[in-house]
Amino acid sequence: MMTIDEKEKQALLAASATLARRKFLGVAGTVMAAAVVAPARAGSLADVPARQVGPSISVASDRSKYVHLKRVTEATPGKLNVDPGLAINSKTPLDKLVGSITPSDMHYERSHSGSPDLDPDRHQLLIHGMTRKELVFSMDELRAMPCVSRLYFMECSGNGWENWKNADPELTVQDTHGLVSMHEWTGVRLAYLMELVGAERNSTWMLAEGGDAAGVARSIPLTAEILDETLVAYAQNGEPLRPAHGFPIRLLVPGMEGNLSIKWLRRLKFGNEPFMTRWETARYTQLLPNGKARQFQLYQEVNSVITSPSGKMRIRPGYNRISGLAWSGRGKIVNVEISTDGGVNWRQAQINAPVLHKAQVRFHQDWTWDGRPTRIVSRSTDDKGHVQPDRESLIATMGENALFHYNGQQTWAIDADGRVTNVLS
Ligand SMILES: Nc1nc2c(c(=O)[nH]1)N[C@H]1C(S)=C(S)[C@@H](COP(=O)(O)O)O[C@H]1N2
Ligand SMILES: [Mo]
Repeated sequence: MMTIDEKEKQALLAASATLARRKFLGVAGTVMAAAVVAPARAGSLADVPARQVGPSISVASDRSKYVHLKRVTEATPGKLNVDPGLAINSKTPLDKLVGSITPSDMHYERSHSGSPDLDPDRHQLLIHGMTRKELVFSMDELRAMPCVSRLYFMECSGNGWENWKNADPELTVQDTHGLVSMHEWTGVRLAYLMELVGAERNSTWMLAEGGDAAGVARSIPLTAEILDETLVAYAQNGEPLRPAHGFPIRLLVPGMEGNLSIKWLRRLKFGNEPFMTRWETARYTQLLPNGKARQFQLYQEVNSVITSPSGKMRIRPGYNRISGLAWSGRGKIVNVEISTDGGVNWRQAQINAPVLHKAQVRFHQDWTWDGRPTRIVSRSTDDKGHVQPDRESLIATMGENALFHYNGQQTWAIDADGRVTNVLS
């Protein structure tokens, strides 16, 4: 049997990646690239598995038994893999996912007091306050309204909090960054509902309240951007929302801290000042270096992370493919750069299409590792000109009292054995 050995295969992969990069950069380098391609000896049909009989048609497709995807539970920052009864959230397995859409069952979960069992035939949404009419809508009525579908990322403001003070070398990228996900959301535009009830022009804030035991409720400023983009969503990735994520309806405020996207939505109330719920006074405020707390820090800032290679993985010298995710609550990702020497030199990464407003994007770069210990890091830039800060700059402005909105560049260290670990910078 003729097979190509590991070294030849590596050379082949590296050469094809070079070709792909040239194409991406628009440089005609075919002749040079061809010279790097090692003469490949072909494998044969005997190398691929024989055909086999399998189970018959099913009514739903399960994951392969060879694929293991699960969220990781967390009790407090750094206290991971706890009993689900003690967890405050569970995180998306970013290290095992590809592309940019998160499977619905792997969407991270943050629920303050479990998920209520709401019957869609009985659920109602009340809209009141500074409106001409006070109306209650059933799910059937909401589903009968004009709807839109949009791709948006969603992120908990706690994402990244593991690394505010120190970097635990035992953490994976699921542990450090797993509170972000991306989906296609379908629902009714908030602006449409506001027209229906005749929300008053001088109404500048809206209270959104959930039907869970904790009654999570947030005041949302009615900026032009929020009015334009906010949805009352009933579907995620083509199916009804799952209970953990707000079935039968949730609010979706794109680009803002996940906490605003109230699940199990039961009430929207219009007013002309913030409602000062405990979720925006005692909770979800940001402690600044001077000891004062900042309220309503709503945007999820420009961010990125290398998901492969990442914490606890192991790489071999030679050809490697770096891959990761980038997103910004301010708009669209326009650039991602990767450094493979700890932030000294940077090279532009390839970004997979489509690149959408407030959506996660997948980036890639080929890399030939020389086997010497190094550090890899990514940084992203959005269309408003925001550049993801390095950790030092972030700490210099935010201090170490803070807990939320950590968007510092994530560095992974690689030792001489190819082991990848979480480090501060
Ligand atoms: N009613 C209600 N809405 C809620 C929450 C909650 O606990 N109850 N958690 C919030 C937080 S902190 C986040 S980050 C997102 C998480 O949504 P997900 O669990 O679908 O990922 O929902 C928000 N909406
Ligand atoms: Mo959150």
